[in-house]
Amino acid sequence: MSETALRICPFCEATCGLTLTIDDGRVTGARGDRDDVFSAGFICPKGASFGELDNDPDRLRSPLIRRDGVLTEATWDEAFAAMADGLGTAVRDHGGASVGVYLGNPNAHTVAGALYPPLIIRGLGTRQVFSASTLDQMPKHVSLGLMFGSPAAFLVPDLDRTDYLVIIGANPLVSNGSLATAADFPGKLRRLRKRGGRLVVIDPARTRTAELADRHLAPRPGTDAALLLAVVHVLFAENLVNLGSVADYVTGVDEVRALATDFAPEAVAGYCGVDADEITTLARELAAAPSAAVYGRMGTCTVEFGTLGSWLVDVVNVLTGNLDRPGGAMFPLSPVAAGPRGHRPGRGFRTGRWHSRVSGHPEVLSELPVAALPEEIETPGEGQIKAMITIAGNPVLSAPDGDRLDRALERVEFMVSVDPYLNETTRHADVILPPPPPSRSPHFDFALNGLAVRNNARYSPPALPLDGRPDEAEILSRIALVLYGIGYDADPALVDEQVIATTLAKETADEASPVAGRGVDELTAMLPAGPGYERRLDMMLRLGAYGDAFGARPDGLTLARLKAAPHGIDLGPLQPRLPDVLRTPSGKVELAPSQCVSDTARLRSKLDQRHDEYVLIGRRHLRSNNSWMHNLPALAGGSNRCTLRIHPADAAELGVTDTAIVKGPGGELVVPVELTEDIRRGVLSLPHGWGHSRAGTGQSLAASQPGVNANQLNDGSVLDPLSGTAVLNGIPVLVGPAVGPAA
Ligand SMILES: Nc1nc2c(c(=O)[nH]1)N[C@H]1C(S)=C(S)[C@@H](COP(=O)(O)OP(=O)(O)OC[C@H]3O[C@@H](n4cnc5c(=O)[nH]c(N)nc54)[C@H](O)[C@@H]3O)O[C@H]1N2
Ligand SMILES: Nc1nc2c(c(=O)[nH]1)N[C@H]1C(S)=C(S)[C@@H](COP(=O)(O)OP(=O)(O)OC[C@H]3O[C@@H](n4cnc5c(=O)[nH]c(N)nc54)[C@H](O)[C@@H]3O)O[C@H]1N2
Ligand code: SF4
Ligand SMILES: [Mo]
Repeated sequence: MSETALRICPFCEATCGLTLTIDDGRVTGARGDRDDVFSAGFICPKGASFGELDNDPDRLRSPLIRRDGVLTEATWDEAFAAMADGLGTAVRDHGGASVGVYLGNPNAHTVAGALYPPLIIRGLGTRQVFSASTLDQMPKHVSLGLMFGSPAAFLVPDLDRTDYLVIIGANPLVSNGSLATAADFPGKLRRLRKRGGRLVVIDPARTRTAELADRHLAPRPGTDAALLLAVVHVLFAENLVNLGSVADYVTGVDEVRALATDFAPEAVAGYCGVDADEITTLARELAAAPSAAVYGRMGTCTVEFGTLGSWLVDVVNVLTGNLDRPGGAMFPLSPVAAGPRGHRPGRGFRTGRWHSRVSGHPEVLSELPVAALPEEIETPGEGQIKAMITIAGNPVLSAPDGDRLDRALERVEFMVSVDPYLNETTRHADVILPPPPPSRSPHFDFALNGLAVRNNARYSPPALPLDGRPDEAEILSRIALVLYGIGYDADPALVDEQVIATTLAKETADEASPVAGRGVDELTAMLPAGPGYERRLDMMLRLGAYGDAFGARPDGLTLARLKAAPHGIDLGPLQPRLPDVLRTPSGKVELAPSQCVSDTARLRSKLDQRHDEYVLIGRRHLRSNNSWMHNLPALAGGSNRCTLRIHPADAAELGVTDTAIVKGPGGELVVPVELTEDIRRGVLSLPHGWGHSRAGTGQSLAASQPGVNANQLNDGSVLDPLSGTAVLNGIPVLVGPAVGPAA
């Protein structure tokens, strides 16, 4: 008997609503849910492969424990006991501060990943915290923090209403969008053009997104910050600056004007590899458009000037009057974010409250750069990492110089990984605790709702029962229980109840809260019976911007209301949110933060240097996701291949035909070549997440078509200094013909 169940897709940031087909307790199909209020039926090949991903025979079904050096299947009780023993010993012998934590990307796509890792980190009291953010969006957090006072005050392009969209270093036709949650991003771009809007794409590669554009600028990798400063230069030089309705809330305009003086289009053209005229035209069109939005992603973040580029994206949005207005760059309002509580200055955003032990990297958002993880494990001394917890991450492939991290992880005394796969990273674990597949997990987008291009709330309870295994919330709660000294076998609900008690105590004591002055017990009693994560979600929804404030706003949102609307609740188009959103010390948008101003000098010094080396950039494939989707027949093969893309003229000049050897600061690779005119000359591209050739992993199809690890070319020594983010795009490399067959 076939049944169906609704489930938000957790495989990328688009958060599409899916209708799963279920036969005999297994997912056998997935299609787009046409009634979903946010995605209206959109689906991509990954979502369509939900069943295959869910049923992958290589997914771990029971935990693994290392016995006599070999990872072997164990019962859950044995595995939790081994986790408690290993972590307990590490904390006793070296202190919680010696335990490193790595959080990977899927934590942004699971309920458990949103709710429990902070408690684990607090339980350890460790500063050895690393995540995929310093391989990704950390520069944006920093620029938002400095400009608006909150590192989570994300601005997204108002895709449904804008007249002019500039996409820099993003390829949403393939990635389906990032830091701008928009189901059917491709359709939204097509509709933009249909309604007479214009699309400009800035990318060294002629991507599928660039193919859709009215104009494509192909700069040299790493130079967007200079290009954007030249746009700023033109805006001032031609008197095109107009802050519009936010003028009263902006400081630092004159400093930005002064900074841009040296960055005339003619001054940056050589460095950027873009004609000065093209930059001038871009600035004029941005200023003239009825509404416009500049949107930057991976290509603006994971580069030498990642924070500067991320900052300048929004500087241009401000100077052209497009901040916080319909059709411009707007702040989403998530159903779990607080509603307006009055415009009050904040403490601002600081980094560098502590520094990494070995290289002295500043802390950013209480994290250290993942590029520094190996040295923190290798280097003896106070605070050396002796044990590791990894949750939903595969840094051996996703971070620079995986070989070094691989060797380092071999040395930790104890490692526990929460991950469904035995892969390049988790093979080092002493205990692997696999969460159930997505069909058996709940879904709510705690993080991504704050990035949605249209406000909405949707919840999927687990589509299938757990069948006796713990869910990921329970797994992570039991780790937390150990670290709080309570013991792994205590009731995991204790963890959630503690959070509820603390949160409600704080809220009821806060005069600006909608529940100010009420009783914690009264509010706690109003939460529904059920799993702890649902109680917490209900609490967050009720305290949130659209919430019922525990009865004070009777029409407001509760989890019960959300459950009664299985296709979701549309919360309308984005609304202006200034000045409430601002948490800077000045209470204004700080357009010229001192950190950004200082780093501009470093950028200026680059303008006159020679730049004639070959550089490597990355790319993504539609039927893939970072390192963990190479194991599914439906997604393997076709265009999803680990090849080195190179311009035919460059290949001819280098004598490269079918196989190349590429050497970078971190190592060398032999890789099959794909000739294409869709890439700028002097630039090569390799996808990341490949290199499944290590022994002792458990993804059989991936291992049969391993590809090479692009990050092995990178030694991780070059970081964006303001955010600690590894430079992953624009790595200098040497290329030549390979002798012998490709690996
Ligand atoms: N050269 C280069 N390197 C890059 C990038 C690049 O563009 N170029 N991109 C970077 C970016 S943007 C990112 S986000 C990082 C990603 O870096 P990571 O997050 O370290 O790597 P992923 O490959 O996403 O690994 C995700 C892991 O989560 C596991 N997983 C999947 N679902 C679940 C779940 O429900 N629960 C748990 N607990 N685990 C789960 C998978 O099995 C896998 O082991 O890679 C970065 N690395
Ligand atoms: N199908 C698929 N979807 C995914 C993922 C996946 O692996 N596969 N990964 C998910 C994750 S974790 C993330 S973070 C997002 C990323 O989402 P996007 O940022 O949209 O995806 P990328 O393909 O990394 O796009 C980066 C673009 O920047 C360009 N680029 C490189 N260097 C520069 C530069 O210096 N300047 C400019 N202007 N451009 C540059 C590259 O050519 C590339 O086209 O995608 C998510 N969605
Ligand atoms: S676009 Fe993303 S969220 Fe939508 S179906 Fe594909 S993988 Fe899932
Ligand atoms: Mo990412």
